[in-house]
Amino acid sequence: MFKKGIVFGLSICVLSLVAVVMLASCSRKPQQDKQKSADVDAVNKGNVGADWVPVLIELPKPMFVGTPTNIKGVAKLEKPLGRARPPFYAPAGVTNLAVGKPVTGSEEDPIMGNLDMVTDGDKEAPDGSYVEMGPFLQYVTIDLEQEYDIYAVLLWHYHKRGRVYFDVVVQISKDPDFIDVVTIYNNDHDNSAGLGIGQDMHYVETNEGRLIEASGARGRYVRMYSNGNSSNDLNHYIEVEVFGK
Ligand SMILES: [Ca+2]
Ligand SMILES: [Ca+2]
Repeated sequence: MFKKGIVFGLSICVLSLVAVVMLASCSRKPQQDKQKSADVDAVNKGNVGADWVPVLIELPKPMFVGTPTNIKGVAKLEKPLGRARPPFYAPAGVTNLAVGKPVTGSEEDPIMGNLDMVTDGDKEAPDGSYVEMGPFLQYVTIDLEQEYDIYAVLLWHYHKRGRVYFDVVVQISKDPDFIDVVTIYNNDHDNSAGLGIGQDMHYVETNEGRLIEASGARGRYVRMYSNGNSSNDLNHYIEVEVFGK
């Protein structure tokens, strides 16, 4: 009887200990995940899932180094980072969905090049690698041909020389008419494009392109607006990549 009592007591102790350890490990996990998210050097720092991996991004050749001096009088201009852009993290299996996908736009017959060049995989800077569209507000739309969870849009307007493009608005939509849209970037600070007042910064184009976080927004169509640049009134697109799965 006495022995039985000891065995029973010990069993309870062991079971309690196991339960405490299990509870502790359960409650600790989310904290570890958050820790990783905060510590990791990423474009989307603070918004990185525990098992996310850096997305493979191939950059075109840089055409200039340092801060261009030809850009004057642009308000709300982002300071250059002064180092290479940190990696972008996304769930495993996220790739560029845009390459080879059909492109339409506000100008079906551009001044130079054609709209297919936006998704032809060529991101290099020279003449002949970019589409040139006329002045005023213009846009290009990529049809991914089915819905995906989109984590980032990577956009190169022009990177032969330093330039800032105006009214850069990037939207994701499930329908081709962009009725129910998610806007992931907007630096139209005076709402001249009529898509709402944007809070995002102007930025200088480089060979790194502009990487815009999309946080898993669901959509099939991705549209990029612009309205001239700091050197002229025209609109240019070299390449757009859409990372999702
Ligand atoms: Ca291209
Ligand atoms: Ca504007």
